[in-house]
Amino acid sequence: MNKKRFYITTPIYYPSDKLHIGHAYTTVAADSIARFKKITGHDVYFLTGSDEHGQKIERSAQAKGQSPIDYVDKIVESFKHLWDKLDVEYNDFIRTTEDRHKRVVQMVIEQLYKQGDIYKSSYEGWYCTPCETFFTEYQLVEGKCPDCNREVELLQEESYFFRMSKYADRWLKYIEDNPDFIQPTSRRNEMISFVKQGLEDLCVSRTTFDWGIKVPFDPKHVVYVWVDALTNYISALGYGTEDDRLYQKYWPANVHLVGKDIVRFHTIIWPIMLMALDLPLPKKVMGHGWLLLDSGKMSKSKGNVVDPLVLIEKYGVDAIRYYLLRELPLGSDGYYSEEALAKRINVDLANDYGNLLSRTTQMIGKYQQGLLQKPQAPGDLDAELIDLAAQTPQAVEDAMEKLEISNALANIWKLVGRANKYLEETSPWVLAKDESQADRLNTVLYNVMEVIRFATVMISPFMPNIPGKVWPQLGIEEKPELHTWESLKWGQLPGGTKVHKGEVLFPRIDLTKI
Ligand code: ME8
Repeated sequence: MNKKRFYITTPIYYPSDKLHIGHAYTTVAADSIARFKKITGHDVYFLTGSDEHGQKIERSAQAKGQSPIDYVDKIVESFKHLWDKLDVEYNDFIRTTEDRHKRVVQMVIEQLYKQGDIYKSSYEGWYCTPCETFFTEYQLVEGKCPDCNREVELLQEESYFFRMSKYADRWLKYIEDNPDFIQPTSRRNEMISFVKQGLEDLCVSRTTFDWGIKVPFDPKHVVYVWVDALTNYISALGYGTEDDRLYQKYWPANVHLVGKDIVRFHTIIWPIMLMALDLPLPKKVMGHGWLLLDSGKMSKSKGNVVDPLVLIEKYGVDAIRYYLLRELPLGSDGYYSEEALAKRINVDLANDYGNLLSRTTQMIGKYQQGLLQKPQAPGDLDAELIDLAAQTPQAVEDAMEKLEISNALANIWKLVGRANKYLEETSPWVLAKDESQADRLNTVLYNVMEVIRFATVMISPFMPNIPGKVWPQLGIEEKPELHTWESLKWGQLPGGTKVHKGEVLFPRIDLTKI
């Protein structure tokens, strides 16, 4: 079978510090989309990585008395550790310090230079001497250095520039012809007005620091960060090398998932680089919203960074993933709070889903000696539940097609909620007291178990550990054919499976202890 291909990427994060819950948000969202595409029959490639060059990293290493590579090596290990803990299943992790990446960046910059899209000029900017960094006028805070708040001076530096301006009209036309390229639409409009104000050429090299990829035709220059970083999306696929099978297979990417802070680089610089190289453009750049704290933006200096490892330890990885994906619609900003997290755990996970499973398995244990019975012909109440179950997989697919992860989860929970209501309406605990209602009891308990199977298959991309805990309770751990997306056709759960009430999936959190 020739599966549809799907290539998704996260930003490659700076190894300047430990990652926080904001980075976890992007990567967990990308992982869930990748897993969702896999379970719905796509051939998926999921890339993440680290963006290791630049002055800031060079300086952080110096401050610790380490070489830059020793310094980043350790932080990159901590990235990979975090992704393991978050059950992030990437296909590849690209580091910009790897030779396979450097070679491609040099090839790209060389080609752009040869075809006249890169030229030498001088860069003028506001220079902060203690920080050894140039800033644009726009980056300054009240005319001072945005990092250390000291005086800056206007200086010039010899640099290479990428002729972005030449491509502005082609870019605008592309954006008009491809209205879905930049998501959400609000970001698209921002980018269009930004380019319409006049696109300047981009400074792509620096001479004030060393920790970077050398410009091949002028090695006193290093490639400035964005050209280096963005190229990761094709260097990881072996673009331009002897073995470019992955590139041939997966490029162009289906989705670059990024935070709104870097939408501009991904939707203007990157497409123009690709146009200049005559390569296809990614299908979509999704700029998600910001995870905020009451105390403002998360930053180490403010000491308000939320460490995902601590949360995983406390609440478990599935609950954290669920909270991040459910609470924040992908395009919008949202506030992080531990209280909201605990509420999601108590209401959605413990009450709605966990309790549905535990009360139903308990009743099957009590009334039917733990053996699931086949249902009888459905009545009206049953039909309503069954119809909703039958529609939900498609509703989830539709939401995921639009990258509306929160909405996809809401659809699954609508079904879970309907099943809880169905239990109240049909009251199996009353039916169990009346022997003449035995068929009806079988039908009701079967229907709820089938809904649980549906919901559990559908949540697997978002909470990958839950199905493994639920299948034994339903007695179908040895039936992988009932764990697939294709199996979401009503009535697949066989009669006679041995059901048992298992461990509590999501223990309730005592809100007073937060
Ligand atoms: O920008 N809420 O790396 P970076 C949501 N190396 N997402 C957040 C967030 C928050 N509070 N804080 C960070 C870089 N993020 C470059 C990328 S790509 C070719 C190069 C996430 O380490 C969000 O995805 O600063 C944001 O875009 C990214 O982390 C920035 O990571």
